[in-house]
Amino acid sequence: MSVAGNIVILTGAGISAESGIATFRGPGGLWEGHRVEDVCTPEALARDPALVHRFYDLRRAALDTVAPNAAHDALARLDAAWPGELLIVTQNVDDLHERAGARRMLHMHGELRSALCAACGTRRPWRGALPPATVCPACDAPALRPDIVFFGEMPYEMERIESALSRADLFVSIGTSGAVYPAAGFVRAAAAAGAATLELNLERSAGSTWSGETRLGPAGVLVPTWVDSLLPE
Ligand code: BJW
Repeated sequence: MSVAGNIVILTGAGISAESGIATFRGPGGLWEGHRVEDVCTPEALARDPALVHRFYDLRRAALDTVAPNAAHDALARLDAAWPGELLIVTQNVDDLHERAGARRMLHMHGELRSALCAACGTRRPWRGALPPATVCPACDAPALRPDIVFFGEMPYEMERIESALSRADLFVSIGTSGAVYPAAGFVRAAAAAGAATLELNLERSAGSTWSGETRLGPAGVLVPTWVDSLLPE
């Protein structure tokens, strides 16, 4: 793009893979150790809260051992410099975009370093373990849970995302398989609104057929190259 336009960027687990965080559906993916239906549904949380809390405690603790990679750094650079509208919508629950310095971003599937009160709906920053039945400081109910959007639950900030998609000139998806909705439908929504669409991924995803252009390779290489092409020296 030669003039500043509105950019929406959707990121998935692939952007954090080179930081050492396993993807969900690839070889060695998280779900190989834990069946998704065992850990990522409201029913599983009700049936076995200890298992679900322990799963997310381990992943929260693992954040201390990882760091943003060149792809996160490049998006933060773009966020700081891009004069048009820009929104990074991440499906990831890690905090690597913000640790790289991104500001115009949101977590549509929740955050590991946040706790949600199932009783009053309050969200609060959370570090360390979160045992089941932890008391909510806002309402005193023993109802704090991981602030994670489980299957069947509504992702966060859908109105803001849909609004940004409707104004987008360019939609870019990075490192996502296109297996989970509503995120998997964003490329079609953006294209229907007139945006150019670009996919950056290690391999073709379920969304490739809807993308105007697909570039294959590791995010740590493709994303800095793409950002360099948008920003002047
Ligand atoms: C690299 C790379 C490298 C690797 N460089 N690339 C039937 C049809 C349609 C929909 C449904 C249906 N039945 C049920 C639904 C809805 C359901 C759904 O989509 N289910 C599917 C399984 C079909 N969705 C929901 O329930 C959602 N809520 C909802 O729909 O509410 C109702 C609603 C109505 C109307 C409007 C809006 C909403 C909630 C979904 C919640 C998802 N939660 C999870 C867990 C989060 C917490 C956690 O981390 O534990 O989110 S599931 C998991 O999948 C996680 C991810 O964010 C999400 C997407 O995964 P992602 O990021 O794409 O990762 P992978 O592993 O799949 O792919 C990695 C990619 O990276 C691959 O492509 C690699 O090639 C690539 N890669 N290394 C670049 N180095």
